[in-house]
Amino acid sequence: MSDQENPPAGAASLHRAAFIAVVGRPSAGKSTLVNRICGHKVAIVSPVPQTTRNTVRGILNRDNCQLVFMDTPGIHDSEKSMNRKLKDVASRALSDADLVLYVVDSTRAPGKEEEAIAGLLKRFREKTFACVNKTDARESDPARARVFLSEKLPGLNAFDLSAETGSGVDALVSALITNAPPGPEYYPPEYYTDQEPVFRIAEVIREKVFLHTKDEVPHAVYVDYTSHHMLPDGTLVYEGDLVVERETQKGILIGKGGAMIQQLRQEAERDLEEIFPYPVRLSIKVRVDPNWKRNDALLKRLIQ
Ligand SMILES: Nc1nc2c(ncn2[C@@H]2O[C@H](COP(=O)(O)OP(=O)(O)OP(=O)(O)O)[C@@H](O)[C@H]2O)c(=O)[nH]1
Ligand SMILES: [Mg+2]
Repeated sequence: MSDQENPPAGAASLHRAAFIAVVGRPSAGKSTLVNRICGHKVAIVSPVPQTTRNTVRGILNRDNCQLVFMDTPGIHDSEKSMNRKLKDVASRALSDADLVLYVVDSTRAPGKEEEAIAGLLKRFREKTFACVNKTDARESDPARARVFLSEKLPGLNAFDLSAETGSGVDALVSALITNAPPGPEYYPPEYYTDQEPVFRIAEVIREKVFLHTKDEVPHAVYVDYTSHHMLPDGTLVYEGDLVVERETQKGILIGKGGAMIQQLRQEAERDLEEIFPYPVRLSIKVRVDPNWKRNDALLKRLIQ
């Protein structure tokens, strides 16, 4: 072998690592995509916009590469304190990231909200990849999304895909790996998320509320963790409150004869069985705090 054919020393084992911010409109499919790529349910998913309220990290480990996805709250323009904080979370992730995934919902016409996000991404264009998502859906119009992208962010690398079915996702992941900067891994290779168990439990409970209630109720809820302990048989007992803003919402969450809260609890416990190697038993009460969304210290703790 000549010198020219010899790879540079260490090239074969060059390790790459990237923090990747996943941004887009509410309900574009960001969390579904992160779950699909990581192969685990890292982030909760529902049809209700603004399901995600935190930066949720999902990790993909491959030989010589670690990609850390930062799933963020959907960017929604509104002056309400909570919405402003959700937008700040996404903006911070953009600044922190090595690469950016911009998820566009191909089933919806891009309007003012989409334009505002594209505008926000202009200064990150060099490190941004676009996903034209939901191509499996009957109403999908990928061409419309691509025209929008080429007008607003010309030259962007765009991938048609379905986070739901997985089609097109491998090509995106390959491009991300190729573009990840050289660097050591940030987390041990067996990690697929860095979330604390009590946070994940609260999120799964909140997902069930998002899936089974409507109108303003999902947005009126947060999960207030109280405590947890392990029983001698290895069951984890989690205690917490579902906090709502009004008595009527409390009535909805409890349901007739407690039917709703029981359904939420049972479904969450079933999901948690898949996530943890031990059974989780939930003890949840419903409580009213009409002012929780005006409590700045609480919002700071809940939305980060
Ligand atoms: N048909 C179809 N539906 C999808 C796809 N990806 C996501 N969805 C659905 O779109 C809805 C929103 O998905 P999420 O992953 O929660 O969206 P998100 O962007 O994280 O939303 P927020 O956290 O609210 O900003 C859910 O009902 C998903 O099942 C897809 O590729 N195809
Ligand atoms: Mg989400």
